[in-house]
Amino acid sequence: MEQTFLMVKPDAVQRGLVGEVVGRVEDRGLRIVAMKMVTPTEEQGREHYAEHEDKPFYDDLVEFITSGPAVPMVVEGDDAISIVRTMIGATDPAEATPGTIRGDHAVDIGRNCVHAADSPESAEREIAIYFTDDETEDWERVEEGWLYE
Ligand code: IDP
Ligand code: MG
Repeated sequence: MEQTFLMVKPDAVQRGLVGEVVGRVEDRGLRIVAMKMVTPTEEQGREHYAEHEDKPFYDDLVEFITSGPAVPMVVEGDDAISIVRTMIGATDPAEATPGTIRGDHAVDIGRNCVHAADSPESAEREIAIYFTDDETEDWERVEEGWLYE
């Protein structure tokens, strides 16, 4: 089992695509372990995209991700990291295959609907930016709890 970090970015939230993204994750058989709606703070935005600090588009990226509500989630399943990366499609919508989230919904590289972690290290790092340990433990309680008693 592997956990990954997936976020519906502000453009897609504004366009009413939260259900579309959530539905695809559920249809694929992955488990949504934690999810919330939050406008990322400046600090979260800078941390989220820290690997792009030196890129010319870094400030725009942080400004955009902090511009309104986003929906970060923790998604779990076998090979979740690579499966979710495949599901979101290429970064540049011009190269995103139809059938992927970006290939079906995005036309602008800076407004490409979703973010997903690209490695186990980035998944762990990004989950910790938006979720406390406590917030990702709800399912553990269910499995040990009343449901199966
Ligand atoms: P990813 O989101 O597919 O992992 P990254 O290379 O990590 O792609 O870039 C992070 C985000 O930065 C992209 O999703 C995109 O919104 C934005 N971005 C990447 N390259 C460019 C660019 O050349 N111009 C403007 N924005 C870019
Ligand atoms: Mg990336």
